[in-house]
Amino acid sequence: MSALPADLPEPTLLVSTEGGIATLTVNRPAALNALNASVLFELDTALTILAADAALRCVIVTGAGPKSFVAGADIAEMVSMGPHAARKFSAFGHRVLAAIEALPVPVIAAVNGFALGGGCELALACDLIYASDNARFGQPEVNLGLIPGFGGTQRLARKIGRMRALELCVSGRSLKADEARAVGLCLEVFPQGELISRVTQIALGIASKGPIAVRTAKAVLTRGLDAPLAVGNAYEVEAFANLFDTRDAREGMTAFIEKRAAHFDNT
Ligand code: CO8
Repeated sequence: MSALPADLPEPTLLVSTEGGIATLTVNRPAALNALNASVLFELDTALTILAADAALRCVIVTGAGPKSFVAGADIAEMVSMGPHAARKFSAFGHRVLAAIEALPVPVIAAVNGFALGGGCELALACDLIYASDNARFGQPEVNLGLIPGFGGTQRLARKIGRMRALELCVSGRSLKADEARAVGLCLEVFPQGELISRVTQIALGIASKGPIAVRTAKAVLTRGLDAPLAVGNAYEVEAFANLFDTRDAREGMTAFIEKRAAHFDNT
């Protein structure tokens, strides 16, 4: 086997998978993991592969280094853009974040520091958000004469309400981890050194459940939220009934009755 060329660039996204849990780590710590085109392309590729992985149970998204999840889109890359390039960049970012939302398994953001601008938007595209106690969430684009461009005006308002979202978007101020939890922007705050192990425990818990049920829960909940309640409830009835055709549901219910652990095999 030939050696890799010494000047091969460092990947800007690290991808590891263990026990059905994939971890995506944005890897530009010197730029506080700012999202440039390279990160977005690598995310896009990784998400395409993960979406087709039947053994996948859960995904964790985090940032490299102790200081930052993602400090936004790469300002150095944006500074020379005109409207055409900015439209392409924003649309591509939207496509990548929509691909995160569309993954069939739960995606957890482990916010280990700054989640600003595009970083906050990346977290908002994930299903569950946990933060370390040094985390900071915000949409500071107005400081640059800009607005959020990766979904921040939309997903943030849907997550924390219009008034709070607008206040963050027009003031540019950031929220400390505890404030973010208080407004529903993250579920829990962990000590910095424990974040990844705590989030991994949560992912392992999800991975131990009936895999078809977990995927179905995400799909029905997501689909139903965009529909009137009666339509969403109808989705649920259908999906609930279909699960009775799976071996895993038989196994899960039988294991309960037999007072033993269930052994799910994803069928
Ligand atoms: N882009 C590029 N480089 C960055 C970014 C960024 N967003 N954030 C930090 N860096 C770089 C710094 O330039 C610095 O590099 P160097 O060492 O070469 O000077 C390095 O990271 C370390 O940063 P600081 O020295 O500034 O670290 P501090 O601890 O003093 O400050 C902050 C940390 C407060 C996070 C500060 O770096 C900061 O304010 N960063 C910018 C935050 C920001 O404004 N984010 C929003 C960006 S715009 C955006 O995300 C829009 C998304 C939609 C785009 C749509 C496309 C059209």
